[in-house]
Amino acid sequence: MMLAKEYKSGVKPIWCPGCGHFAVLNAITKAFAALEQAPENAVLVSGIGCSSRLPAYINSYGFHGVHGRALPVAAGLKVARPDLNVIAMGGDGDGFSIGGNHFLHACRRNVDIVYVAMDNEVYGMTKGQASPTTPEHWEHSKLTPHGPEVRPFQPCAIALASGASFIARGYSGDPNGLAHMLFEAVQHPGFAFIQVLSQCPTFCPEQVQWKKTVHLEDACTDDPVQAAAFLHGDDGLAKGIFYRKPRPTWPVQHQSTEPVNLRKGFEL
Ligand SMILES: Cc1ncc(C[n+]2csc(CCOP(=O)(O)OP(=O)(O)O)c2C)c(N)n1
Ligand code: SF4
Repeated sequence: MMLAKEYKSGVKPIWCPGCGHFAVLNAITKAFAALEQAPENAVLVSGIGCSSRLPAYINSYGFHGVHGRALPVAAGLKVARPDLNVIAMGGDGDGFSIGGNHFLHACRRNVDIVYVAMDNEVYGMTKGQASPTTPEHWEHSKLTPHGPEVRPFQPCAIALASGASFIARGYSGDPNGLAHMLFEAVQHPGFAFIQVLSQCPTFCPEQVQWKKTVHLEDACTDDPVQAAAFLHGDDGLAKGIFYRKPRPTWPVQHQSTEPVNLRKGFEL
């Protein structure tokens, strides 16, 4: 059995003081301790962004890859090595903009992985441009002086519509609650999505006020209609597990596609 702090790699994070991603790192180490996770059996897969640096800070295998491509890499790894605990992660820019299409299809495919999207509603690493989740009238970027003026992407509602079988929202101001969600998500058989409200005090100092507005909702259901009604009325600041309903994971096992049977089909 390992202590949470023993899951830290010893590499010092280079995030800004007060960055929410520190809390996500701590939540993952706590969840791993509770799960008694063997470091050699866990793989964290990320894209590019401040948030995507996280795998380097954990004592496990990691893949810090290409912007927006964490999900296909993680899904491929899980299909090839179903014995591993595979956790994909990254930011809202990484996952919902350049990686948005992969997000939809990962939800639909339901490969048994966890996906943690650290959502600070901005592209932190490239200096604060608007992302898909930036509020419509957020006026703090010179590139969008009137705000992006488009409706923000709704990650949890879109995950539900696309077929994710576990949907939750955590908050960097509540690392213990987030650790609990991760504990549940890892044990969920299928694609488990956690949107984490993870503050970027450098480019969005107003997010420090999330501590006054984020609220816990006990809304968990296995009814997609009920979950959709909740998520469409949601103010984006509710935290909790909103939906979980196991369904068959991909790839489906067929006798005819087992390698030994495929080989038989080519025998002369
Ligand atoms: C293909 C490609 N396009 C653009 C970039 C530039 N880029 C690096 S990180 C990033 C966005 C990071 O924002 P996010 O994923 O939200 O993570 P955060 O830094 O906010 O944690 C972008 C656009 C890149 N590295 N590769
Ligand atoms: S720029 Fe924002 S997201 Fe990046 S490390 Fe700093 S606070 Fe965190």
